[in-house]
Amino acid sequence: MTSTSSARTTTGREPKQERAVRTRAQVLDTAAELFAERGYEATSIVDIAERVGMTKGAVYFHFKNKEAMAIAIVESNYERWPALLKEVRTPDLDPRGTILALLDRTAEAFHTDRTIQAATRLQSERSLIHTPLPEPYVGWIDLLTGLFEEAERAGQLKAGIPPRAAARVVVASFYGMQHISDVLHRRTDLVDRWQELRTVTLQALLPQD
Ligand code: LUB
Repeated sequence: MTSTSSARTTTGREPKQERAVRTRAQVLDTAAELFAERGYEATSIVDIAERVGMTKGAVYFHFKNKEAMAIAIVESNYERWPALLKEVRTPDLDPRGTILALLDRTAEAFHTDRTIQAATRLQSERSLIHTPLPEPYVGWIDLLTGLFEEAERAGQLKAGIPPRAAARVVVASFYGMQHISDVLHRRTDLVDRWQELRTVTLQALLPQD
């Protein structure tokens, strides 16, 4: 629970534990902002403390080191997608519609959400980070394989394409699309580029008569 009013006691103060949870989230959000802007190497704990308006010691209370922050950001990125799938799924949506809705929302998130932008940058810098990060891409490939299997059962996947191949192609092209958009236009054109990719790739994988 992160809501504020109900978290307060009769003294009007937030219980200690909930305040700690909120502070930790603030630190992580600020770290994400800096990692996304400058990258891992160029961001220090002092930079993070200064931007969030806390002492270095207060930041260390929540995270042992910079590596721990990187892992937390990347993990929270991967936790988001199954949750988003649950959110977009509705009984009236067919597998094709579910895949499109999920990826539309994902493209928006890559455009606006700094935790995702930071996680993506951290993964691209993974060889410079002195701790193993969760393995990239595999979660997305599994998630989409399941959805393309549903599409196959519903007769919506183009004949002869294995669901896992379809999933790999979508992840590879989405990844490339967002990377190029970041490098060339700081992601300002990401949603437009997604629309192109959606039309070309998904029309081929999930043709509509
Ligand atoms: C996604 C990135 C950036 C795949 O799954 C991942 O690890 C990803 C970072 O490594 O894009 C795009 C669906």
